[in-house]
Amino acid sequence: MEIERPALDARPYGRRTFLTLVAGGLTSLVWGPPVWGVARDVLLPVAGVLPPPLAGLIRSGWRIYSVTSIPHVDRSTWRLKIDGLVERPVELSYADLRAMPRAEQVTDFHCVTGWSVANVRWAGVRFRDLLAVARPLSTAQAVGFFSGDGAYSDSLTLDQTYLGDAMLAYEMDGKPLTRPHGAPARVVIPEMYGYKGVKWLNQITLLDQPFDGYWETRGYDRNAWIDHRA
Ligand SMILES: Nc1nc2c(c(=O)[nH]1)N[C@H]1C(S)=C(S)[C@@H](COP(=O)(O)O)O[C@H]1N2
Ligand SMILES: [Mo]
Repeated sequence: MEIERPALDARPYGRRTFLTLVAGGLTSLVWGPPVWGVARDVLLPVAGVLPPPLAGLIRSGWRIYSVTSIPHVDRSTWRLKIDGLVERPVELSYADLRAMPRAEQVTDFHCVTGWSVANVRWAGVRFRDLLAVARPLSTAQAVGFFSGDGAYSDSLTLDQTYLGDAMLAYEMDGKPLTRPHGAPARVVIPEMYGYKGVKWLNQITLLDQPFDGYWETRGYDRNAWIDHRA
């Protein structure tokens, strides 16, 4: 794992603490029984030995989840590919993304393993604006999201993607997305559980139907509605 680049991603806690945090999360995922809720609260026992800033972070609700080591993505070389069933496949830079119409919202975040964070302030781009750049074909009915971590992916129907409060987020709580939370950009869809929110996104592929993502091939529902919508 590389050391943080403070200019892009200042974190109030050290690398060693962070490694402990990540190792704890990974261990639970690798060694846990096939009841995937096992990751719940795995970080809490660590809280007592953490320096105060990180302990505060945990109490605030966020857990950092990653099925891989936390990738380091350089904003200046990052590209977001949009391809598949589109008229015009594109590759967007971070500057391209920031130049698109900006959307903001305050929404709650829920992980299916039982933790939530209320009133998260997100900023980013609505998928309708984002995907329009590539001109989806009429045969496109779904969207695949792929992480630069090389392991994680998930999908939504196009209708779900176009929900009014779904977005590709590049800011959280007024600051550029931090590396643990998926910098430079992550999927946010508040009406569904957090596992739909692919972090370190680097590819969006328009498809004729959705597919099972990382956790869905391991037992989670493809439709991750929090309020049991159809
Ligand atoms: N690339 C990637 N994205 C991911 C995950 C992951 O392991 N890898 N975990 C998902 C799950 S299960 C949740 S609850 C949220 C957690 O977001 P956070 O780590 O910012 O708290 O990220 C989601 N996106
Ligand atoms: Mo989750």
